[in-house]
Amino acid sequence: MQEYIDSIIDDVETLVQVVGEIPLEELNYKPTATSWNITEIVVHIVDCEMVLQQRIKAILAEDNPLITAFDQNAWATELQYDTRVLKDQLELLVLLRKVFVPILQSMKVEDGERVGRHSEIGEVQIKDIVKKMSTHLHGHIGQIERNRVAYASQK
Ligand code: NI
Repeated sequence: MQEYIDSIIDDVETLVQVVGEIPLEELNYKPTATSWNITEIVVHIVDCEMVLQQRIKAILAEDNPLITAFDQNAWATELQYDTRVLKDQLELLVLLRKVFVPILQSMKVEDGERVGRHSEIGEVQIKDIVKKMSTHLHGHIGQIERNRVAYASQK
């Protein structure tokens, strides 16, 4: 768990570097009719960050709390992710991580074993959620890079 906590700020700075200079036309490009454009991917990352942080806080503070699943595609469509301002989303993500670091750093190793009840997958541990915060972001950075390759190849 500690290795993921140690890189939590560097990871988000990597994302800012990757998307910071992309022109609007490319941000809006969808490789296929059903795939997300880069703006939608970033808004999804930010919403997941808030959900995952809320889960960690609930499990740290409460005894075996209920953790509810959410429909990520419904959120992206119904909450109109493609209309959000990318710069604001990136600033929010940086600040979210900055204010969350002290909570992560104050955790003891045994806190990683604390559990909640996920509405779909059952028991989840804090250390799994911390790992997911990292792997999820890296997975979507890869998706953004694939979108960029697709955009460049169709020009
Ligand atoms: Ni995702």
